[in-house]
Amino acid sequence: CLMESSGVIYCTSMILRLTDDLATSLTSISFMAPHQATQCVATTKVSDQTIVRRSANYHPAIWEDDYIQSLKSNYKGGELRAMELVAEVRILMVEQVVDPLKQLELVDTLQRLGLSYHFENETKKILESLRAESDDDCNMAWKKDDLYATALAFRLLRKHGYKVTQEVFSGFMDEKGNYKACLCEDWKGLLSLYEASYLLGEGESILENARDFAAKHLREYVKQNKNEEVSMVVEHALELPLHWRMPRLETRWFIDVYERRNDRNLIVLELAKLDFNLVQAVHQDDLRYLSNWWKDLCLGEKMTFARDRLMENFLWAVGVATHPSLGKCRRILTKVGALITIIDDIYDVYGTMDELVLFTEAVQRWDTSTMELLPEYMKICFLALFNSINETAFDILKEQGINTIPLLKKMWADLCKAYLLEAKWYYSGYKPTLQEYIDNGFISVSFPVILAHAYLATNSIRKECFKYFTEYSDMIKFASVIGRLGDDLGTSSDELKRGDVPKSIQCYMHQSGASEVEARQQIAELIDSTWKKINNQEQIADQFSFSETFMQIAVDLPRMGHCMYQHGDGHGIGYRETKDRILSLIVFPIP
Ligand code: 0FV
Ligand code: MN
Ligand code: MN
Ligand code: MN
Repeated sequence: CLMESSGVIYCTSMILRLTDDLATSLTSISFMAPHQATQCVATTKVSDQTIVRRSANYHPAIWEDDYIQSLKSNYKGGELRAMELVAEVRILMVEQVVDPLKQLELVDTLQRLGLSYHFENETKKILESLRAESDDDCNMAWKKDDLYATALAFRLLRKHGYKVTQEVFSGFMDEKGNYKACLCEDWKGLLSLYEASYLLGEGESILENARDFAAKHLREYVKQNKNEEVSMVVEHALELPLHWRMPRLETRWFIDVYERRNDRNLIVLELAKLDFNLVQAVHQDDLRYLSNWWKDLCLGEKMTFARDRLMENFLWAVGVATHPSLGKCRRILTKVGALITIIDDIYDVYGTMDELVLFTEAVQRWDTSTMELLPEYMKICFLALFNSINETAFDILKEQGINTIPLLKKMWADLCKAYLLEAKWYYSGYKPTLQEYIDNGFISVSFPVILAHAYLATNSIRKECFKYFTEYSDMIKFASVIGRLGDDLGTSSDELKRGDVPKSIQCYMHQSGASEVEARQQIAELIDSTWKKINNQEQIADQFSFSETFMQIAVDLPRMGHCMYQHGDGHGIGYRETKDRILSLIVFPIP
């Protein structure tokens, strides 16, 4: 109308007319409480009054924007003192502590206290001099009669990508290949061996038995309860090994443990606490920005049937991108996670099959041409996704001159296709085999999308690396398989109750006739064997042209999965362990 009109007056009137109509129509598609939202959709297109939608009865968000905006750290300004302390610890590392075992212990302590990022060069030097004492087969001659020292060195060297053979442990075995009985009482050695055993790769049989041996005797130690503090530390390790733990949460826990130790160094302790609080202040800045963004987006408020989980997604982001300089990554990952959480609920709980097909098509096209076909709630969701992701892509184009839309479009389309396939299985009653389920489920857990965004949020992206995501290279795949299986262990009981596709546990039960307990055991073993594959990948990290920063993120993401699903559905149920973790990591400083 406007184009064909001849006069300015006519145009102005038309604009007024249209604006008025728009305002009236918008009020009629406002969203309401869950049970009313169904009716709201029903008034849109065809008469779908009879649509029966599932409900997950998720609780509303427990973190309000006002509360988040009120978080204020008193520690800003402590940077100068932190720098002084860093300098003192540096002297400790390179001059004062000369005994190689004490040096290694310091490296380990600093890592657990979350401080290693200040001392990368010193750590490297210490590990390199240790490595230099090994022979051509990467066998360490060092402390070969001391299980504790050998296992500590083995773990730290492997963690930092240095080659060291499993043969270093053969000296602790008898002719039959069993660990020597005299080791059973050495809790320190056993604990060190136990933690080291999680660094093993595929097919490393010497270490295969090490974990069972160490765990068995450590459990006995705990039973005897000879020393309360030691028992607590051992139980913590048996619950989840260090190699699988979210580093930031471990740091918070370990600061308290370290403070109680007689051999604590007061400089190190002061730095650990101050650094924790300073980093937390940076995280709080990100969080305030994100809460504001989420509030403006209104998605949590409008999608009343779905999980509104900004804070919980921020916890994921803090877990995988802890370093203070990774604010951009935390911001992007939280946004992506919050969007995924809502979209996952549309596919799993709220949407009808017809709607899901339309939504998947819209995402595949990555344009707004088919938006009109979507029901109202999906229009809002689609445009929120489309705009947020395009904005991210725009920022990257602006800053790094690389167009990331083709990559992002493919990753999101693959995710929605994986969601859709699960919905098809659900509606048709099809029960996939475990392999068939995992081949799709490692994508539907969303880790590949998360990792692609994380990669783009690091500042050194290269177009040649995009194929590692679009073709799901091993590193991306293994991290995602762990995420999928861990998620299923934690969430599938509730999912099945409300109606969902059979998850890995049920697929395995169906194909093998195993009981649920056996199936869970099988899935736990699969997680374990996938970690071994990741450990191998870390050793060959050079073959990808990924930065160390990204490789770290890719390994910390499955760790974060262990953390979220350790006690059930920590992502969906926000008021239990997840709330305590958020309080201790993000809200409360260490006094
Ligand atoms: C998990 O929920 C969920 F929503 C995820 C994995 C999205 C957020 C994830 C990250 C920030 C990594 P749910 O158990 O419903 O997922 P599935 O795939 O089982 O439906
Ligand atoms: Mn779901
Ligand atoms: Mn799902
Ligand atoms: Mn799940």
